[in-house]
Amino acid sequence: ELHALREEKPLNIIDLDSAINFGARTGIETRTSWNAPIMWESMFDGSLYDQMHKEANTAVALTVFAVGRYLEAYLNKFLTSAEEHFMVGLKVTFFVFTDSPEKVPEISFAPQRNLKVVKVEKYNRWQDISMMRMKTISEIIDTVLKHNFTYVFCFDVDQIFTARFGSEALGESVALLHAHYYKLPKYRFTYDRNPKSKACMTEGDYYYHAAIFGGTCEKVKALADYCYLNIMEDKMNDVEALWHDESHLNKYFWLNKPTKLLSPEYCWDRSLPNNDILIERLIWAPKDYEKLRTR
Ligand code: 2GW
Ligand code: MN
Repeated sequence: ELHALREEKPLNIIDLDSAINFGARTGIETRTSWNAPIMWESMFDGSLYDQMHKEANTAVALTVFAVGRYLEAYLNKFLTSAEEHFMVGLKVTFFVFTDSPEKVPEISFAPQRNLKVVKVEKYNRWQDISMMRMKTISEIIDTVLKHNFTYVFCFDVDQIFTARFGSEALGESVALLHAHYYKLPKYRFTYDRNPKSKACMTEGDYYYHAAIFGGTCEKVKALADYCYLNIMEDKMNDVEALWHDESHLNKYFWLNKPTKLLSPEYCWDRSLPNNDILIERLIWAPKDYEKLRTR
């Protein structure tokens, strides 16, 4: 029956995740209380994941927004480094959302990898540029991605790939541990605590970073819809969550547990001491707040 087929897991990922060596790392948490793996270097064999995904013909969509000054500031490095390190050897389409399609740099891609540019409007407030990504992500999943891609991964543009960011990161519903919070006690987490906001939460599991999230089209669509609806409801109530879309994302993952977590090795801030970080797979790009955030 067609319905039953659609409900099926895209791959028997479960089999490979069960080969994860949770004891390979000590002194850090390698699985959650609900048994989701937290992916740290040396817990897994990346080439096995690659092999399986190649056999399964896995196709991955990466979404990234480069609106206004962020295009010239970050996009070229983001894309060239992604082509070098993101899911190498797999089918990947980069979806760039921008208000200036003509400024998107020309980049050459390996076979079965390409780039699509989608024009979007530029919201006046930067908070809206960030938050309204959820609406666009939901729409593109429905119109394009769900028909052509097994997985979708959504990225901030202000970051640079520096080492393998491989298919071990793929899963049904994938969240990223925020580099600044993974070592801190829960009371320090910067969840939204304002009861007037839909993002308000009084307890949680982790503090997730909205700079990277992913999963199957179905799960990412559910996340994006949830965040977008709650962002709009907040607007009607004249309130904005503390960290915008990130606050809503944290609420979503509290209510809908991710099936896989990425360690901060997948999104590292070099200004932190890096005791646990065996490999910096992607790093925060240096920010010039003065230049970028003045309106
Ligand atoms: C954002 C803030 C201030 C000024 C400009 C912008 C801006 C963001 C922009 O002018 N153009 C643009 O394309 N963006 C997109 O939104 C871009 O993809 C960028 O990476 C993303 C999020 O903005 P960003 O990276 O400046 O915010 P961060 O690094 O502080 O991000 C965290 O918090 C955000 C909410 O405040 C988001 O949740 C983000 O996902 C988090 O990583
Ligand atoms: Mn960012």
